[in-house]
Amino acid sequence: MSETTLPETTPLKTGKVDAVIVGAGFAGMYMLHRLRGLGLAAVVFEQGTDVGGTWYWNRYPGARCDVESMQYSYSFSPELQQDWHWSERFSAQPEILRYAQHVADRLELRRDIRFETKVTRASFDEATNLWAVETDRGDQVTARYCIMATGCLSSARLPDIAGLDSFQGATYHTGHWPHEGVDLAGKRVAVIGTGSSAIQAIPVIARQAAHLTVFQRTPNFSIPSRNAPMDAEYEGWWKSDYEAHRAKARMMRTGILYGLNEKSALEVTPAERLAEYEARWAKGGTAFMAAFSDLITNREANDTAAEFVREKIRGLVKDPAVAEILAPQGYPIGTKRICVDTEYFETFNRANVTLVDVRDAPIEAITPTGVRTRHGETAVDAIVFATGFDAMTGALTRVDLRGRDGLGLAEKWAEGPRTYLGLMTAGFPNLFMITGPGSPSVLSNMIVSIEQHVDWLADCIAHLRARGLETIEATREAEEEWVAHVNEVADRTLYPAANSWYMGANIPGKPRVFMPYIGGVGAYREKCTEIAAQGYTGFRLKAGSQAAVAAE
Ligand code: NA7
Repeated sequence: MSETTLPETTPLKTGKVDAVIVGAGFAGMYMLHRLRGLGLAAVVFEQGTDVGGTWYWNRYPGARCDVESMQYSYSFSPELQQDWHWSERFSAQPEILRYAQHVADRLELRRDIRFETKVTRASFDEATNLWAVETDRGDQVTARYCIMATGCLSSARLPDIAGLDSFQGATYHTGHWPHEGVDLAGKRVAVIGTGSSAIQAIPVIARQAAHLTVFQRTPNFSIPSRNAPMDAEYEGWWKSDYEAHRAKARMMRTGILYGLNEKSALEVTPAERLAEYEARWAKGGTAFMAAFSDLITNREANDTAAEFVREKIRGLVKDPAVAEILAPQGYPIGTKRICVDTEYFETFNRANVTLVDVRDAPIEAITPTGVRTRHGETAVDAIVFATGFDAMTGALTRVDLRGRDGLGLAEKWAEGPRTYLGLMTAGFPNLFMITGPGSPSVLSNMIVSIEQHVDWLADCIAHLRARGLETIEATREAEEEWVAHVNEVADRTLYPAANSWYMGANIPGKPRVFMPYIGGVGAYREKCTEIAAQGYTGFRLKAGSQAAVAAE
């Protein structure tokens, strides 16, 4: 039985629900579905006009998932996964958004989602053990549980470049692309940034624009996607035993089922090594990084893969000077998010594309007419900022979240995020994060990690309610230990060697802490399951205080 029932038709201004969910991406949608299944009244607040999260916002040309379609979908409903047909090996943004919309229709999710509504503040009331949640539309809602399904890469970031507002042409951020699309035909376009988003957008923009100038600070390693229409046989193989394949994927390091080579790159002959890399390059996709077991732990092993990709770049790009600028040096392959592309490097062979290396000559200013570096100004009609996100913590800390004693989350995390399992943070009872920092999240197939967290949370809430318990809270000791463990595991890898958004390095002033958990999706899942089975070790579970009961 739910504590209250949410009136379906009345706009929510004040009221009480069992749970507030923030965000209607894949995490928020599934969380709502699970909570409904438990008989809870839940409301979702979502800034966009529809569901889809990442796939709602990131509509830039070429936006595509780099996890294969057959694996980048919900697994909780056998009917849904059998019914849905993906048209390509790697799905493009419009198709993933249609899928999210289809799920929302099928499960009738929208009636409990308040769109175009941003949660501005949520504070925990210790007298009643309830969260008071406020929105920019004036809603004031109390809830037993507050669930942040706000995504890991949703807080878009513009760099602090002087003169940004002075530009007289059009500016776009890949993460906030206009819904009506953008016609860049005949335009002189600048793309700033060469991360995953830029690497997908650049080949498409180059085909439209009169001229494209790419401003690159750090080159990225990118593997060809070899995207193609869905192979019927491959789709059939997945669908013939989806459950068993999914079960295997859930236990993989990344939550993706692919061929993992258990050998070290250093124990095979150079010829065998090359053959392995060539085979994976030909097959395409991020499985390249699974070519050998030690690519992310051993620099010497990593160098062999990095050099292989650099050689490929040198082969693809006709101008040797341009190829050298595009060939990443100075950080291990995979320690900045590995990219997957369609004819990215080849695009620099086009006559209408110029690459500007801004590593040693940073962008000094955006002027009314273009982009200026020490070497001069490039006049453009439009600027595309592919400059990324305040990853993992940004979407959480930009909401004014207040736990016990009015402590703010941003304040608590001033030195870096601190969580227990990436699910909760001490001092914030009944505040849950889906794929929060300290969980595998961005290092994994996000939908696999989302489902694992949502299922764990739903089971946890059912556990509390069955026992008449009102709050769950991570203990400081468990949090300390988990943070130490997350760091210790990261330090066994090469990840901390790169200036990546995993490390918070893309945001000036953000503490350098490796944020996701790299212990592996399978091992992490087992740990979470074991903790729950043991009665939620490391969490404090409490019945309501008399005051709280009286206030009900
Ligand atoms: P990323 O991967 O954070 O890429 C942002 C890019 O923007 C990166 O190349 C940055 O260079 C560059 N950047 C940022 N600020 C500047 C300035 N001031 N000057 C020049 N270049 C700049 O974001 P994406 O959106 O591509 O990808 C994010 C994730 O979304 C991706 O990994 C997928 O998981 C989906 P830098 O490397 O910092 O030198």
